[in-house]
Amino acid sequence: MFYSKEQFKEEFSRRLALENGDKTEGTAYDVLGKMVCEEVMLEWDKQQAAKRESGDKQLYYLSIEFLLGRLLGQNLHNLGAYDLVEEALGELGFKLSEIEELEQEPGLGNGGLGRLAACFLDSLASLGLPGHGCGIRYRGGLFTQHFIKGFQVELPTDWIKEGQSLEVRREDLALDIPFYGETSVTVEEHGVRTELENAVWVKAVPYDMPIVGAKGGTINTLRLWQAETSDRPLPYGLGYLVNELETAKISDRLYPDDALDSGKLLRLKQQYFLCSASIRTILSTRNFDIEELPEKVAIQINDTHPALSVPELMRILLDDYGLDWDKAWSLTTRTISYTNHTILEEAMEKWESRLLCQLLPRVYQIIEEIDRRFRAEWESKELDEQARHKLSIIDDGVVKMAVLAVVGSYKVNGVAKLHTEILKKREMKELNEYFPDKFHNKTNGITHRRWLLGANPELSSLITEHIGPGWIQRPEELRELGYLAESRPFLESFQAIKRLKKGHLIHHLEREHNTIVDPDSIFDIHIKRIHGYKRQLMNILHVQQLYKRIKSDSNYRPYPRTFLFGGKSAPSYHFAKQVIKLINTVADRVNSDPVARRHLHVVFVEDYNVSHAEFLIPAADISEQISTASKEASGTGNMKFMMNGALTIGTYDGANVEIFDAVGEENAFVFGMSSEQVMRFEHDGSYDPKDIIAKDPFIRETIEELARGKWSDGPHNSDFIVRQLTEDGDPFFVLKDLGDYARTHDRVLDAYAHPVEWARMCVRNIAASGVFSSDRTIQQYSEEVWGLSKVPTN
Ligand code: GPQ
Repeated sequence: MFYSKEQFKEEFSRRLALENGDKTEGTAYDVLGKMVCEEVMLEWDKQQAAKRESGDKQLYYLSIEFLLGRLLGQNLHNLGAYDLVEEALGELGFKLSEIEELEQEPGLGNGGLGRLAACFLDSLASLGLPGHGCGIRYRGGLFTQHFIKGFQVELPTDWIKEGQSLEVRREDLALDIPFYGETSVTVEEHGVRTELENAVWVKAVPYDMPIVGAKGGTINTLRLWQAETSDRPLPYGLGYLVNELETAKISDRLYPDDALDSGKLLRLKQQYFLCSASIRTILSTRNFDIEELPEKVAIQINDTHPALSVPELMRILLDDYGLDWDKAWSLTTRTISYTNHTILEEAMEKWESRLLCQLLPRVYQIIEEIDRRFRAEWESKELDEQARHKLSIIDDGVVKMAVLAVVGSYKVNGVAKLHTEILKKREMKELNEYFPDKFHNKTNGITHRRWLLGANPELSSLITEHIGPGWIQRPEELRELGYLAESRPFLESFQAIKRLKKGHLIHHLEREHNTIVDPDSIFDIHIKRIHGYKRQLMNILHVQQLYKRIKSDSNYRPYPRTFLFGGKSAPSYHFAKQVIKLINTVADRVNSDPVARRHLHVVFVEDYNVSHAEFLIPAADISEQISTASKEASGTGNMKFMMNGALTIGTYDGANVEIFDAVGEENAFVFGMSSEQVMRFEHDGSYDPKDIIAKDPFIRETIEELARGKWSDGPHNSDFIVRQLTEDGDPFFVLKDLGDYARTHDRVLDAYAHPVEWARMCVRNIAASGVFSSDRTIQQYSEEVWGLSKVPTN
């Protein structure tokens, strides 16, 4: 259907005609969606069968989040049919980009962690590696964000429209997952048999989605599990209705608490539901001897949310396969590997033993036994209190999921060099010393197919015109752009494309948000979840200072800048919600001031998501990556901006460090405390923001204004913020870094005054961005952790 334009046009028109002559874009979207679906399905079926028979090792990537973004364009690109379809539809009077925008994006993730999982799926398939996703088919993805009087209000999002997406319900693979109940042990001739009695069962039904790799790749599967009511009888005394309500809720919605530990029973049910359904199916559909498990299967757990995979795999091997403990443990710990995504204390998952024991009695017994055996290994060694505490899985009535994950895995990785070093030297020092070969780094990446080819086709074409198309398969070849930083015509083309992408964003903002932005201003963009450590507060305090300078000094008339923000706060995170309100209040004030608005414009893009990001990132001049050093494990937005030729203003944190390294600090704006300085202050407690407030009159005024309510339209709108910056000791060092940040922004302005040199820096960034393709990351995982081989294609 997609091989020639004429054939496509004919087929498309024929199908459109069958839809009662309805030629709206909505119908075009449905028709095109079905055509893609059919194109993929046959090939997918064939490949799945071939993979099963090949006996090659398969990877399963277990993740509580997959933030896919829209899929129609991605699939067309990867089928190699995008340009053909765009042209053909154009001739039929449709605009493909407008059709694409009708797709409701599957927002089954919160932020970086979920988006990383989606980039990895794209890279796995595109590199021809057999790697599949396992997740949950939430009925409601991440909430829709609305601003009402500047406050964030959350509305539920339902992304699932019947018959719309590329997915197949696999009733044949449905299975029941037990919760609650009691374990019973029977002594038999050949050993003991452990079973669960009086359990409450939940039916798990998989929905499979094909993940189409780019040309030359393969089609893998994303299997999303949906919870339904089981047919099994309920234990005596439990009402039918209660059960139905309880269990159906398991896949009802994604927890919106990014990098916060939302210790809720329902979340624990989701985690076990995902692990149990996925692992049981991996084993029941296998075509090899169970002893060969580590040679045939790799299970990667994305943070600790799927860490129950460890005791669940043990349970199956012990109870269902009748293996002894040592054998089962050896298989488990050679099959599972774990990625850590944070060192933030509030994101470290801990489950109360009492709760686990009640919900998953057999699984909890196994966790206790893992803890007991591990403890027995180290108990006799000379270790101080701190080390004993750090090595305990069950500690003070809670199960520490990160320790369970480390002990039960053969490899543990951090997501950027700095993050991995902090894990090894500090957060997990004792575990690293105990398992010296387990820890390793795999710096994150992003799929250049979505973030450059898809989001910025104009820049992609320019690149291809100059260095040929090799970079599409081998993004490290972007390096060849380096010498073009010296070519004036190339720099001019780059500038023209940047202007064009600004135009696209402006049009998008006008249409979706009713906001008009000056195309000649500097686009300074800060998009990510709203969080204390990501320091959106520092950015907006700086804007307040700029406003003040403009108002009080008639000689200060800086080049116009548009500060764009985007991001959601966890619904229960009061501090972050006040930051949102503050940004919106500052925006109102600045944008309505006749003098200030000629130099400053503040835009908070409502309901930031993947689709908005695809407009924002290609249009950026400046990428704000200003987390408190040591707190951002990696960051991946930083890489997307770089690849689209934006310059980073950033701290020495996460993958920023590697970005600065790759492009050279002279091609970025680096500022702020180092992670060592931050950690030293945290350790000795010697930082007191009051010293800064006392010393620096500009900062003092900024805080006083906030406290006086100058920047709020309600009496307590900034309470949390003021308290955090003063009495609570400014835990994210906002005031400490603010001065340096402001001076660095002045350097940005100076640099922007030299457009050619600026463009040169942008091009150097693009040229150095190839190593941040997730193809590189996946290749490293594949070689060093999973041991996959490429699926042969015909
Ligand atoms: N990250 Cl623990 C999330 O997006 N959600 C989480 O719950 C946790 C981590 C992020 C992390 O903050 C970023 O620095 C990383 O770039 C990203 O994961 C992917 O590794």
